[in-house]
Amino acid sequence: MVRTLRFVLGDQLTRSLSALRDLDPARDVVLMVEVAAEATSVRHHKQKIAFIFSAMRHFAEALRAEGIAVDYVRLDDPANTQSFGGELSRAMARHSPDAVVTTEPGEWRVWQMMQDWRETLPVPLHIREDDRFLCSRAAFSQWAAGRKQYRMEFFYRVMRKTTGLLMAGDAPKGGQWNFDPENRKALPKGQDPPTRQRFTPDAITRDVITLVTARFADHFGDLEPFGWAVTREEALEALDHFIADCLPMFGDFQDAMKTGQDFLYHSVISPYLNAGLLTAWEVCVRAEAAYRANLAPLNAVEGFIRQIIGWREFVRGLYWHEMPEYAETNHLDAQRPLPWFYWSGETKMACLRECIRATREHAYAHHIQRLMVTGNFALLAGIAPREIEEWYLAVYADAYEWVELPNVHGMVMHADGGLLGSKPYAASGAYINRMSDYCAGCTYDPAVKLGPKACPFNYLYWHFLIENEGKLARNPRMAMPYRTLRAMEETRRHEIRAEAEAFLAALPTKATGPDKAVPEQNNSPLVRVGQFTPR
Ligand code: FAD
Ligand code: DLZ
Ligand code: SF4
Repeated sequence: MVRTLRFVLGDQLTRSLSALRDLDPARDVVLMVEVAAEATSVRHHKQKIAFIFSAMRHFAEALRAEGIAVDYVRLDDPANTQSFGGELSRAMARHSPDAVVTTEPGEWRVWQMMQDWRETLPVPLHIREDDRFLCSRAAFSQWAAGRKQYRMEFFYRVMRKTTGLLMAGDAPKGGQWNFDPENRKALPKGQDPPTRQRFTPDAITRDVITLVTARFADHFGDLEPFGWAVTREEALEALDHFIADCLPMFGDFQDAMKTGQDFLYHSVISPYLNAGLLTAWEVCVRAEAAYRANLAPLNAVEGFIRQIIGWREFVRGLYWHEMPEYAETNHLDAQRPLPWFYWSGETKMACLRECIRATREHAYAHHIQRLMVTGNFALLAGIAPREIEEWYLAVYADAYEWVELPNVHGMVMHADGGLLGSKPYAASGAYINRMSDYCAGCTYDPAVKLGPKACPFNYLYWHFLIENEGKLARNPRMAMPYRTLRAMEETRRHEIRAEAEAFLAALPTKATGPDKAVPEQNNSPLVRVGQFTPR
C-alpha cells in the first residue's frame, strides 16, 4: 500500500520542495497532473502552457531517474477529468494512500480548493509551508501587523539584515541600502545588449508544442520559436549567462527601453524562479558572489538582489496577508473595458505596439514595459482592475496571481488605495520618450500636448489627475503635479478633458467575430485573426 501521496503542482518543480522532503521511494508516490482547468483559468499564453507542461514532464523524468514512483497524468489521457480535484480523487482510488502531502500553492483560488480537499478526503491532507520563499507568510504578517501601509523599502532592509546579503556587519555594503538613483540611464545609441541564450526544444518539448497547438490554438501569443529552459540544468545555464554577460550592466539600464531589444540586460529568469527550476536564494548568492569577485558593480547587484528579496518577497507576503479582500478593492473606481489592442497590438501608439509585440512573441516583457507602458496606459485610461489583471495573468510566462495581482492591482492601478505604493506611477509621454526610442517611430509626438499629433499619454495624464483630484490631490507625493494643474487655465482643462474623452470613447474594446477580429485593422501582420479570443 502507498503510504503517502505527494501532490506536486506545476509551479513547484523543485527537488527540495517541502512536499518532497522525507519521501520514501519504497512506498510513496508523487502525483503530477496536466489539467485544462489550470491552462484555462485564464487563457494563458501558449508559451506559458508549453513551458509548464514541458518542465513538469522533465521534472517527473528526473524524479523517476532517482527511483521515485511518479503518477503523471497527461492532458490528453482520455480518463483525465481536467481539474486538480478530479485528478486527486482518481489518484486516491488508484493508490489508497494513508495521507496526502502537498506544498502551499501560489494562488488563493487553489488554496481554497485545498481547504475543500481537507474536508472531503478520506485521509489527512498536510499542506506544508512553501519555504522556497525567504519570508514565510507568517513572518510577513508579523512585519505587517499594525502598519496601515506597506512599503517595500522598509521590508527590504529587514530582509537584507535577516539574510546577510550585501551586508557589512549591521550596515549595508557601500553605505546605502538602495542605489536606484544610479539605475535610470537610457540605452545609448550604438550599445547592443548581448544576444540571449535560447534552448532548442527536445523531443519532450516538441510533443508538448504539438499538444498545445492542437488544444490551445485560440489562446493569445506565438508558440514558436520556443526557446525557454525546461529543466533545472538549462535554467542554471540561463542564470550563468545572465551573471556573466548581463548583470554588470543590469543596474545602469534597468529602466531603459529600446525598439527590438526585448530583454536588454534583464535576467529573464522569472518563469524559472516562479515554477521552481531556480530558487531565490541561489540566485541571490550567485549575484552577490559576482560582486565580491569584482565581476559586477554594487549598483547592479544591489538592484538585482532588491528585486528578489525585496519586491518578489514583498508582493508575495502582501498577497497572502491581504487576500481575498485585496482583489475586490477599486479605489479609483476604474470601470473602462480593456481596449482590444492589448490583444491585437494594433494601435498607432508605437510604445504600446512594441511592448505588446514583445509580449506576444516571448510571453515576456521587462518590468519598465509592464509598468510604464501597458500599465501606465491602463491606469491613465481607467481600465477596470479585473480586466487588466486578467490580461497580465494570461500573457506572461511568469504570471501567477501571488505576484501578478499586487503588481497590477497595487503598483500599477493604485486600486488598493496606496497599501502597496505611496503614489500611482502615472506618467506623460515625456517619461517614455526619455527612457526609450519608441517615440521616434510613432504617429504621435511626445512634445505635443493637444491636437491630432499630440501624444495620447499627455492629455490622458492630465485627464487622470483631473478625474481623480478628490482622491489624489492630498497625497503629498502628488503635490507638484496638482500645483501645476491648479495653475492651469480653465479653458485648457476643458480642452484636455474633451480630447481625452473623445480618445477614450473611440477605443475599440471588442472583436466582432472570428473573421473581423479587429475591425478595419486586420490587415496588419501583428493581428493573427482567429488565433486568440479574450474571455
Ligand atoms: P529582472 O528585471 O531581471 O529582475 C530579477 C527578478 O526580480 C525577476 O526575475 C523577478 O523574480 C524579481 N522581480 C523584479 N521585479 C519584481 C516585482 N515587481 N515583483 C515581483 N518580483 C519582481 N513578475 C512576475 O514574476 N510575475 C508576474 O506576473 C508579474 N507581473 C507584473 C505585472 C506588472 C504590471 C508589473 C509592473 C510587474 C510584474 N512583475 C511580475 C514583476 C517584473 O516585471 C517581472 O518579475 C520581471 O519583468 C521579470 O523579468 P526578469 O526575470 O528579466 O526580471
Ligand atoms: C499555470 C499552470 C498550467 C497552465 N497548467 C498546470 C497544470 O496542468 N498542472 C499543474 O499542476 N499546474 C499547472 N499550472 C500551474 C498552476 O496553475 C499553479 O500551480 C497554481 O496556479 C497555484 O500557483
Ligand atoms: Fe508612446 Fe506617445 Fe511616444 Fe507615441 S509619442 S511612442 S504614444 S509616448
